[in-house]
Amino acid sequence: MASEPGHRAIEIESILQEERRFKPPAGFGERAWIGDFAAYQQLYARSVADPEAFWADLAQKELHWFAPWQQVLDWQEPFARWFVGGKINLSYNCLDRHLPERGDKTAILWEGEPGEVRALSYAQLHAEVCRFANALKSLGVGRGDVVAIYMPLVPEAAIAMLACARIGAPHTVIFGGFSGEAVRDRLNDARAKVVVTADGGFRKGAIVALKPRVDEAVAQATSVQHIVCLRRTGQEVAMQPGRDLWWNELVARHSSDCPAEALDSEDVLFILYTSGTTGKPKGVVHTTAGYNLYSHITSKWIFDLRDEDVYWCTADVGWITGHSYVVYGPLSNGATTFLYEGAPNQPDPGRFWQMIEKHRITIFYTAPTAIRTFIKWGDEWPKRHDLGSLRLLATVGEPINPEAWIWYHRVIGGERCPICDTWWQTETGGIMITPLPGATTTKPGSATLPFPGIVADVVDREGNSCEANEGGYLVIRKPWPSMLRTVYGDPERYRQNYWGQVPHVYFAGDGARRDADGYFWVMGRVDDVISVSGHRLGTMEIESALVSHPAVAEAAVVGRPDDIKGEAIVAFVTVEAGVEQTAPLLDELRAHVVKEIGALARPEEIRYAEALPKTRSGKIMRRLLRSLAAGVELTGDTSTLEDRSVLEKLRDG
Ligand code: 6R9
Repeated sequence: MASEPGHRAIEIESILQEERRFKPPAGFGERAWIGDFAAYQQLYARSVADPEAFWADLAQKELHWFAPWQQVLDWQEPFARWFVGGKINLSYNCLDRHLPERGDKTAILWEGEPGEVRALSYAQLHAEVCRFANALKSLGVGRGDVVAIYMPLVPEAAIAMLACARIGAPHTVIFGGFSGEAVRDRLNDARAKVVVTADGGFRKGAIVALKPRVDEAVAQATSVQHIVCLRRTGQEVAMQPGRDLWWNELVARHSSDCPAEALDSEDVLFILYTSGTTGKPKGVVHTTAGYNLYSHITSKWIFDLRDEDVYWCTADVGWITGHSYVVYGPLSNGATTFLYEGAPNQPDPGRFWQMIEKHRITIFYTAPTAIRTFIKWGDEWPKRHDLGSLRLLATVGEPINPEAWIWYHRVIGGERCPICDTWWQTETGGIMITPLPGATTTKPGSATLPFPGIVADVVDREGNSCEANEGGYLVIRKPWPSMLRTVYGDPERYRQNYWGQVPHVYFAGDGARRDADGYFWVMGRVDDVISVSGHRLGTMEIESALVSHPAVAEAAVVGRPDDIKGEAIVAFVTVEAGVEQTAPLLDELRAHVVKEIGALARPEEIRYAEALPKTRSGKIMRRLLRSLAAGVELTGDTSTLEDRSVLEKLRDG
């Protein structure tokens, strides 16, 4: 909107209003860690009144320390050090301290795609981690040496991560679906010394080879001295004598006695390359103590973890969600974390629901992209199974369209489970904006309110807070324990990208608005904002309007340069199973958007797509669609794309 004198220009306009409300289920709060809204408000008020005291108090109560810190926070904007001088070990906090009371409790419950099940108790996991830590040491890996992990989702992936954490070797987990080139770039950027991999993994009923891709990558990554290879599928692999070692032979030579090292609070724990929806992947650096505390306390309060829970987060460990909420957060709490190796539709689209029934899963955390896929597959799949064990649902990764939220609530949650829509990023290390399940009234499509200790806001370019319901930039005003410390090898990029956009605040790169209750509504990436006749529109609201039409399964909107309007809206849609892709339906969809949110958001063009281009973690890559819509060559990094054939089909279609 053009700015009037005395008025600030509106950064991003909001056009969608969602009025539905859901209170925490009756009785949930009575036994929850945070029992009601007043408790949240009190906690929040205390946390922001004196953040350092708040975090220090939790760090003391919730974690084991080898030696206390001297300073809670050393803040030299934009560089933070938390719990300065403290000595701690994340692997100790995830394992050793649980042994007296939970030694026999299942830590990791795993199911392979072919159907085999393994359960590792805390005592067994501890022994395996120690053995592998000793094995790494025998290969010359010590404090500060980077270990790359490129594995299928098997318990050994978590074992390798915990072993690295135990000896202070930063890990960089590379998603097992990435190409040899993507692996090479990450190995080189991180200067990895050892790569831990497997012969292959099972995915969609087939065997995916991993070791050959590592060989290809290592041929051009001179820092790598050894490759440790786990036998998972039994396929033939080439092993280079001296350089390559079999996991099982290697660990057999080592003892299960490996005391956790007293690491520095700020020792690098891991480097993780971002999902890269918008450009070249960045090596996000996380350190030990602050990350341990934040992933621990968010897991406890948001998922309301109890000893009897069987918790399942469907993320791969190659994604930040897999780090914080498959491995470290749940294990630090002594929980049982469930891992599944394969695809959700193997052997049929009921696989997830069948496993929830079989393992009596109580907490389920997945992504909107998965939920939209389940909707497309049809209600009959979940309906065949008893999902009565579930007591809490959560989502992460993208804004969840209100219609998908309602489906999740009704069909999966049986209208009895609270839903936590959790907003956060690789860079934030843990969940930042989220309901607390016993306390927060939810609104479908809103991640609701900031976690205690998190000062989130929506601002304009200068950093002034926006009015209620006015769209702007989502920022964090105060440092928090699990914030990224830098971009690996590029502190200037860190400063510029995150602290150089709006003065003195962390810039998340997302557009958002806050409603009159202070609830946050994430409107999509700022880079994806579409500018139509001077109105700046986020992608989420138009997409949600499209998805609310019964024929539409998924939608992505982008801007195409337009002489008159600046940009015109182009939408790509996939339809529900059984819906015919006709021209009249396209007219109907355009009319539907106008009815839902107004003429301004009317798509100039809607195209049918068989599938949308997504990252491996399920985020729609609008950057690629933008090039397609404009009819220009695709540029920039596409290594994070899940399925290349999707693009080709869109181009030819
Ligand atoms: C954890 C993770 C971060 C970006 C983030 C935002 C989007 C994640 C969201 C969400 C709306 C949510 N995002 N959760 N948007 N509502 N609940 O996904 O990390 O892969 O780094 O992506 O994902 O755009 O900025 P990462």
